[in-house]
Amino acid sequence: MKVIKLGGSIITHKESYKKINKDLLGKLCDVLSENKEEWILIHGAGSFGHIMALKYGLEKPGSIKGKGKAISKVVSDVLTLNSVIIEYLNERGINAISVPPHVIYNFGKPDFTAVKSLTDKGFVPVLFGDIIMNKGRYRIISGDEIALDLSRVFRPESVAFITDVDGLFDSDPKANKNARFIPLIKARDISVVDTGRDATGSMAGKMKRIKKMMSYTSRVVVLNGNRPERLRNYLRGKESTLTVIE
Ligand code: IP8
Repeated sequence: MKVIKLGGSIITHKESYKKINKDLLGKLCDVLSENKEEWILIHGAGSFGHIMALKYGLEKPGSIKGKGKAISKVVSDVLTLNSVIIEYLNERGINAISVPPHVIYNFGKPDFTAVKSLTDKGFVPVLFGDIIMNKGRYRIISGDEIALDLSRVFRPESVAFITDVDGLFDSDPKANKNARFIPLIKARDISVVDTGRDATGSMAGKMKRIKKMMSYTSRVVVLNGNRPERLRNYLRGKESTLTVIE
C-alpha cells in the first residue's frame, strides 16, 4: 500500500481564498488514476483552510466555546475542497470516498476502521487536513499528521508528499537560490529548521513527522507536483527528480 499526500499549496492558490488550481489538480488526478496498487489519499487544506484558520485565530488548540461559528466555517470550506477532489478522482475512474477526520478522530485516537473497510472493498479513502474536537476543545490536524497516523496503522511500503518544491534542500529554496537539492537522505540526518508560517507549522512540522514516520515505512519521498511526470515516475518505480528519505 502507498500513502499519498497532495499538498494544499499545489492543489490550491494558497494566497487566494478558496481558489483551486484546477489545471494542475486535473493533471495530478490523471496521473493518480493510472495507479493500480492499493493506496490512501490525504490532501492539505490550502487556501480553503489556512487563510480562515489564521484569521479566526484557530491555529492554536483551544476551547470550542465562542469559536463554534469559525470552526464550522473552516470545516465546511475544507469539505468543499474535499468534494471537488473526490469528483475529479471519480471522473477519472478512481472510486474515491471521503473519510472526514473530524468524524474518525478523537484527539490522538483515530479509529481507522472505516479506512480499512474501504480499502478492503477496493475504494480509495480520501482524508484531509481538518479540525478535530474532543471534550470541549478543538485543534487543527494537518494532513501530514494524518499521514503519520495512517503509517503507524497500515505500515505502507512508501509515503509520498506532493509539494511545490523539488524535494528537500539544505536551505529554503524559495528564499535562497543557491539552496542545494538533496536527492537521498537518512531520516536521522534531517535537521528541522522552522521557516514559513501557516496554521500547521509548514515545512518544520512536515520534517518532524517524516522523521517519526520512518519507524513505520521504509521510504518517504518528497516531490514537486508542478511536474506531474515526476509523480508518474514515482508510481511506476522509475528514476526521477525527487528526494528519497530512508
Ligand atoms: O494543509 C491544515 O491541513 P494541512 C488544516 O495539511 C486546516 O496542513 C484546517 C488549516
